[in-house]
Amino acid sequence: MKLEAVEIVRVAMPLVTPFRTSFGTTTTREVVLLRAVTDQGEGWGEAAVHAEPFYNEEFVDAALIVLERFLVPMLCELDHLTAEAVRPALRLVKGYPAAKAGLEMAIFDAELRAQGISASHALGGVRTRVPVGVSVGISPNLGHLVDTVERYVEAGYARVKLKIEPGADLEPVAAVRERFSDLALQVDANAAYGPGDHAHLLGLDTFDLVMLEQPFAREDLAAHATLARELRTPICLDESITSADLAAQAIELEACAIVNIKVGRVGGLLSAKAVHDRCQDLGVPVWCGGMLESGIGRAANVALASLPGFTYPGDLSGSDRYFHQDVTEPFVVEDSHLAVPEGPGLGVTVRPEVLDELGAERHLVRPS
Ligand code: OSB
Ligand code: MG
Repeated sequence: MKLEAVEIVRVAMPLVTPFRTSFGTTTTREVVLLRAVTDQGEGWGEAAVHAEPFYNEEFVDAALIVLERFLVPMLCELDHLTAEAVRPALRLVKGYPAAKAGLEMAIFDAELRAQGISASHALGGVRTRVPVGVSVGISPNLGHLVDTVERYVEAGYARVKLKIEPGADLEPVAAVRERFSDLALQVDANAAYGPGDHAHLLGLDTFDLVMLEQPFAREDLAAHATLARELRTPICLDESITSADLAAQAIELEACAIVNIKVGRVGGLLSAKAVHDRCQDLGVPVWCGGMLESGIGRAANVALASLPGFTYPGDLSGSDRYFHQDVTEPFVVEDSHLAVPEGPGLGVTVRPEVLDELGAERHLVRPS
């Protein structure tokens, strides 16, 4: 396959409700989509990157520059482009895992469409539907939080993740646990705590949580391992896990018992599969994280979550939990699950009229 051009699409998608984490509030998702134009047809990918460099160092403006100046030209030079060839071809560029993941996804989509194979099938998926989960942002007050969770439970979400931070942790978790005694409940700190919060975090053990996600800085595997020795609640790592090797190291150090896999954080669907495979070898369960993706990134996440090692429900919700209008056909929750797309490639189609309505900026990059 030969890459002829890549169209970079930037589209501001207003969220149905603002999403607050320990590192800020998102009201509009700045979505980056990539359309790969090849001699075998087209494919779409999503670079799951945020407007600010608060989750990791990558952010939209920087990702757009690195795509246009470095990543797309490097791929356009290849005579035999495949999804497998993307990562090695881009290895000179350090970082920018979500930009690389978006490109790989677009090439993978084009390649699989040409072959008539679904992404789930190509990755080794074993499920035709995946259980939904929802990530609930930090709420202005306890009443608002409990009402929000209640709406999700009524909509079929049997697993709920609460965002926490110092000053908004034990109380909100207690309020939700008191109201929903059977709910599969977990919390995510996005690295908001320090080793000095160790004793305070042990207080989470009273709420029968499925896991505590990323309490400490991503570099600090030792702090996670120290907490894991005393906390009964299993620790899951998100930000810390950027490759299969780092996953193996974290597991070896007993810094985590569960791994969150995000396509954009680990540099692509194929790397995500590699993290999954390594964790499976080591007997560690994984689940699919989310970055408030549009339908393109969501299709990739759902395909990934159809792999056998994804034994916990992911942060995979219906499109209507995020957006009034998605850029593809919406993902709809049915019986607490999302269907894994069966069509070739990602199995979803971008609706150009929605891009137009949302005022998307589109820019074609071709080799000079
Ligand atoms: O830490 O999992 C996270 C969203 C943006 C950045 C980081 C995270 C999240 C979520 C959202 O929790 C999950 C979703 O896409 O629904
Ligand atoms: Mg997280």
